[in-house]
This record gives sequence, C-alpha cells and structure tokens, in this order.
Amino acid sequence: MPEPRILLVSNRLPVTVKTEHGKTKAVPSPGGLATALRGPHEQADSLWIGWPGDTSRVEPADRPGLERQLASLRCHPVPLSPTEVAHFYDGFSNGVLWPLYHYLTDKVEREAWSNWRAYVEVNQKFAEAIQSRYRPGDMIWIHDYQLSLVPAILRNRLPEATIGFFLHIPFPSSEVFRILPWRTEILQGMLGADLIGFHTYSYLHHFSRALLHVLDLPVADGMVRLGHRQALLGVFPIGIDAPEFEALAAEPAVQEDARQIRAGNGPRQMILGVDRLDYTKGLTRRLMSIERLLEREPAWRDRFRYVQLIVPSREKVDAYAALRRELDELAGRINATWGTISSLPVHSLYRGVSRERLVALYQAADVMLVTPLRDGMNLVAKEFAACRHDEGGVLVLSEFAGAAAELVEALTVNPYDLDRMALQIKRALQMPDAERQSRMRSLRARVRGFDAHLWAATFLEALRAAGGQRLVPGAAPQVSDEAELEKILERILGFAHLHVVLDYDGTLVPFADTPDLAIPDPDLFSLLQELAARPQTQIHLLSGRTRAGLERWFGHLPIFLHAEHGFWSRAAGSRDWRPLMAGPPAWLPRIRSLLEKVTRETPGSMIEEKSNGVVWHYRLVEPDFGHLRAAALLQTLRKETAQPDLEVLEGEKAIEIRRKGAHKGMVIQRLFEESAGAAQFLALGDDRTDEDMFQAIGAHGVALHVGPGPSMTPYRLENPPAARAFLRRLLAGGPRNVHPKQEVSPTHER
Ligand code: ADQ
Repeated sequence: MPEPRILLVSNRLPVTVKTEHGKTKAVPSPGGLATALRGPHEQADSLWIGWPGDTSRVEPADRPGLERQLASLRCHPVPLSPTEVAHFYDGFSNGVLWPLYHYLTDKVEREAWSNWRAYVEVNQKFAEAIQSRYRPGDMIWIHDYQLSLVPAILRNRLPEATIGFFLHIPFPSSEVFRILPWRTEILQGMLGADLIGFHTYSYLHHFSRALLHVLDLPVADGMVRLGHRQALLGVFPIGIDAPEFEALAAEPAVQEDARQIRAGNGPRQMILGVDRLDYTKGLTRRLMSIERLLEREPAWRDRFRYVQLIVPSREKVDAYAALRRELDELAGRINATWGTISSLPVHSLYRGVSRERLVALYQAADVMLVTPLRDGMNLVAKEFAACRHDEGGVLVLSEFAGAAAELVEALTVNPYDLDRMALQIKRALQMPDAERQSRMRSLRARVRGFDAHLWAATFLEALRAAGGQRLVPGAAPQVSDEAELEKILERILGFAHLHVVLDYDGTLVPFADTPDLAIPDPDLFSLLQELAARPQTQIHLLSGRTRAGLERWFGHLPIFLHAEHGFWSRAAGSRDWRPLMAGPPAWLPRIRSLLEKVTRETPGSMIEEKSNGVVWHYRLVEPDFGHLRAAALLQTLRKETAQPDLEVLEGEKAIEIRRKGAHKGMVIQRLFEESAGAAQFLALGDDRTDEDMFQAIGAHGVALHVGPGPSMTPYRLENPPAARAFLRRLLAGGPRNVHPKQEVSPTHER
C-alpha cells in the first residue's frame, strides 16, 4: 500500500504558467504563501494542489510537456476559467475578503452576490480535486482565505479525513467580520477542519469571538465542540526559509552586489521598502512619513535615499491600478520638492527582482521600512533580519503586522501616525551601532529559531494529534520613613567588614523588554566602581544572568560576580568561575524540550538557558495569552516537582525551573564562612529569588527590597533609581549629607 502523504492545497501552485509570444513557461509564484511553503514541500512527501495560472493560451503541443513539468514538481493543477478567476479570485477573494479581513471596509466591493456564487463553485471544484487524489491516511492541509469553504465540503465527503486549515492573513475583530453577508457560511466552512491555525493569538481570539457572536459556539481550551466532533484552534506564526536566505547572504557575489549598492549610495544612508503592490502594505502613508521627515529636517535631504521595490500584483483589480497612480504622483511631488541636481530622495522600482538581488538590497540597507496598515505576518521583515550577518540595519515595523508579536526588538510604528513614524525613521537613521547590533542579534535569533520548516512541522504534528482526537469523548473537557532610613544607614556605616550584595535586574536597572536590552549605563559603572573603592567593602553582583552576560558587562570592574543565582562565582579581578555543585541536572534536557514546545506555541516568549536550569520569559506575549500559557505550564510542571532536585520559581513574567538548593542564600552562607563570621551584609533585591539571600542574612546585616512585590524584609526602596540613591548615600558616609526623602517604606503585609 502506498505511504500516506501530505496534500498541500492553496489557491496558487508554487509555480505559475505564463504564455508570452506563444512560448509557455512555469515561473515561481509571487507572494508570501508560496515562498514560505516551497521549502517544506521540497523536503516532505507532499502533493501540492492548486491553480497553475492562466493556461488558456498554452499551445496544444506544449500541454504534455507542461503537465510533465508540473508532475515532476509534485503539483496537481486545478484549472480555472477566466470567468472563474474574475469572480472567484479578483471579485470575491480579493475584492471582498481581502479588504474586509485587513479592516479596509471602504474597499469592499459593493455588488458581490455573483462573485459569491463563483466562490462557492470554485471551492467545490478544489474539494473535488482533493478528493480525486486523496488516499486514506493522507493529511490534507488547506491554505488561506480563498478556500475557506473547502474544509466543510470535504468533511461531508471524507468524514474520516484529517483536515487542517491555515489562515495567512489577519482574522479581523468580530465586529468587522460580522459585516460580511456570508459570515455564517465562511465560519462553518472553516470549522470542517480538525485544526484551524492562525499567525497570532489575537487572530485566534477574534475568530473565537466571531464563533460566539455569529454561531453561538463557545471556545474552551482552544477547542470548539461541533456535535460529536470537535475542532482545535492554534497559533502557528509562519517563518521563512532561514537557511536558504542565510546561505544566499553568505555568497561572495551577493555580498559584492551589496557593496556596490552601498558605494552607489555614497555617503547617504539607504532606506529600503520591499512590498507587493497592495493598499494594505501602507505604501502611501510610508511615502508621506518620508515627506514629513524632510519637512521637519530639510538638511536630511542629502543624508538618505529611500528605495522602494514594488512587485506588481492583482493588476486587474481597480483599487490596485489606482494605488499605483497615487504612489507615482506622491513620489513625483516629493522628488520635485526635495530633489537636488545630483540626487532624488525617492526611488520607486515596479518590478520583482531575483532572490540574489533582493538579498543584496537587504544587506545594503541601513533602515528597512515594513509599515503595513495590516498584515497577517509579513515575511519581508523576517527575510531582512535573516540576511544581516553583520548585525547591522534597523527594522522599522508596523505594530499592525503579525510579525510585531514576535519581532519585539524592531522599532514599532503606528502607520496611521505620520509624525511619530517620521520620528521613528529619524531614530532608526541615528541609532548607535551598539543598539543596532543588540536589536539585530535578537531579531536574527528569533527568525532562525522558528523557520518555515519548523513552522510546517509544528503545524503538521498538531494536525496529526487533532485528527486523532476528532471525536468528543464522553464528557466535555472544560478549562517608606526618613528616620528609619537614617537608622539603617547608621547601622551599615558601623559594619567593619561590609559585603554589599546586589541583584541587577529590577534592582539596579528597571526591566527592559528583553534581558539583552537592560544594558548598564555609565552612572551605574561609576557607582559600582566608587563602592568597590570604599575601605573594608566588597561588592558582589548576584544575578540570575549567565556568566558570559555578567562578564561582558561587568568583567572590567573590581567586583565579585555571581551568575545563575550563585551557582557560578568569580572573585574580583579573577576570570576563574567556580561552580557550587558538579554537573547539570538529569532532568534538564526534558524540561528544555517542554519549554521549547511552549515557546513555539507562544509568539513573543523566549527561553533563557542556564547550566543549572532554564527560564521561560513571557513579558512580551499578548497579556491574556501569556497568563493562560503560564498557568498551563505551571500545571504541567507540578508533576515534576516531586523530583528532589528540581524547583519551580514564578518570577516577574518568567517561570524558572532550577536545581533545588542552588540559590542566592548559598552565596551569603559561603561568604560568611569564608570571612570566619566577620562579614556583615547589605543586600538589595527585587524578586522571589532574592528572598533566599534575605533569609540567609538574618541578623548578619540589612536586607532591602526594591520595587512593589511582597518580601520578608520590612524595608522597601521604591525602584532602581531609589536603590541607587540609597547606595550613593552610603558612599557619602551617612544620612546627614542626604536629601531625597521617603524612598524607604515598610513593605505591605504578605
Ligand atoms: P504577502 O501579502 O504576499 O503574503 P509577505 O509576507 O510580505 O506578503 O511576502 C511577500 C514575499 O514576496 C516575500 O517573500 C518577499 O521577499 C517577496 N517580494 C516582495 N517584493 C518583491 C520584489 N520586488 N522582488 C522579489 N520578491 C519580492 C501573505 C500575507 C502575509 C503573510 C504571508 C505568509 O499577506 O501577511 O506573511 O502570506 O503567511
């Protein structure tokens, strides 16, 4: 019996047939979907079913050759007549669903009933084509808004088939979606699938609200009950073929092309835009923000050039032809006003370029503008990051692109706010190299971590599971005072051997969006340096961060460093890190893979690796979703806490799983023993992990809690600036020289 396969189904095949001057050829299809699925299709045992483009002008003699070519690419064509293309594709898919799902309701075609009929018929045609190639055991994966009725049509015909559906564009707020006269049919069509996937949690959330509002169907635990069967909903942010882009970016010819593009720009920075010609991509507003920047900063006319590459698409839809005229007029106006004899600020090129040229442009750009009004994901943003081996270039990204939920180190803009967008472009052009690199390094790690192959594999794994639990089992599964401060300072000033033990994040610096962005500032360096120079005083930085991280930022200072909550320690001036215990815990690989799965399913979250444990951060995840995922993860981890050497800590938007007993209190204990009981401590910390050191200090010093959370110590410093002000008072020698008031307040009852 033949092996089961994956049937990929999309409106377009990955190649489009073109007939010019009587000659027929198959060229790669444009657009994000074809680009993203091409790699997984090449590596999997799959058959791709879709429209091959206009084949009506193919000469009879060329047909067998074309069929052979498609078969060799494992493509099964679904031919569509020109009338079907006009009504189903241009009329309904791109004239009604596309603008509505992107919140551009004024672009929705008014007279669409005949188009709707064609939409139904073509969806049936696709279902028939799938059925004709289906073999029991195959998994069917249907893509995008053009085919939303196919899952239900197929479910009727193939009740046992495993069917998945993925929406590549946004699913709008239910208030916008319910404008659609055919809302019921579309929702019911999608619900024929066992698994329905979206790029972001917010699209899934809107879809859930639409099910409730339109069909009165509640979603519980990401699951919808449909009589005796159920459908699962999931978040699967699409990635790019990162290895392919990285390889292209490493090619000497591509790098030489990038060098020549840069040389052609002279001293000017290059701002780049790469888009399909589409009113959702925010091209007009992008040009207007460039004009706004020039109006505010006329001197900048010689400092940059903006190159916009636009690949034509959907040329038969009126709104697209009108857009091109509008863009031409605007670019002409800007160039006429701001151009000089030798330079023009705006260069628009209406053409698709080769992969190699595209990568060279990504590499040559100083600033990449990806500012759609709405975008399901946006792959250009990811491609740009993948191509930047040099860790240069700034990504300016619309907050209305699905990619913004993941690419959190980009400079975000609201494309409707032209003034702020102009300011962000200026900020990008002026960004210091260190910040560019730090942001790009993180962006690259995200793009590499979740590429198109992993995306497809993750969806298919979830689809297989969803197919296995299609039928509902028996029961439905449901889901401070000044006087006190003076006393403290007096006490500390009396300590003969003072050990100042300081936590970093949340204590000395406020929390940043990601750990890499919580960079120490010159004022902190000089404070630590001055504290270390104080007689009879040792300064210890005791953080949850890794050795490399602490070494990179604080290695040059004469202070003691303790990484991973004190599991690793290093004396002032030494490079010799010593561990508290030997070997990584046995459970580490299993817990790591559990967290990797959770991270894959939670866009914006990330894993921090430690030699002694692992941390899952969800600060940048959409809040509701982050809490849901964190609660589910804690539930799963409860089973693990029976192990004697494992403990789970709930941090600030982070869950840490670490080896039990390797905590900050151990460092205090060791320092006390090493000093033969002479050491006295001043400890500052902000979170649960600092409580261990507070407890260990006991009567041997003073513990101060920084920030709003609960603590065992009765003293609280309001925030990192107050913590630094307190340390400066200590340096100044006493409370008499000090002015700020009320930084210390008794902590609240726990
Ligand atoms: P698209 O709307 O097509 O995709 P996008 O994700 O940006 O948008 O993909 C465009 C693709 O075309 C990229 O791979 C890019 O490299 C390529 N491209 C654009 N201009 C080009 C040019 N001038 N020359 C050569 N290549 C060019 C839809 C959704 C998106 C979603 C994808 C995938 O609208 O939101 O990210 O599907 O799910």
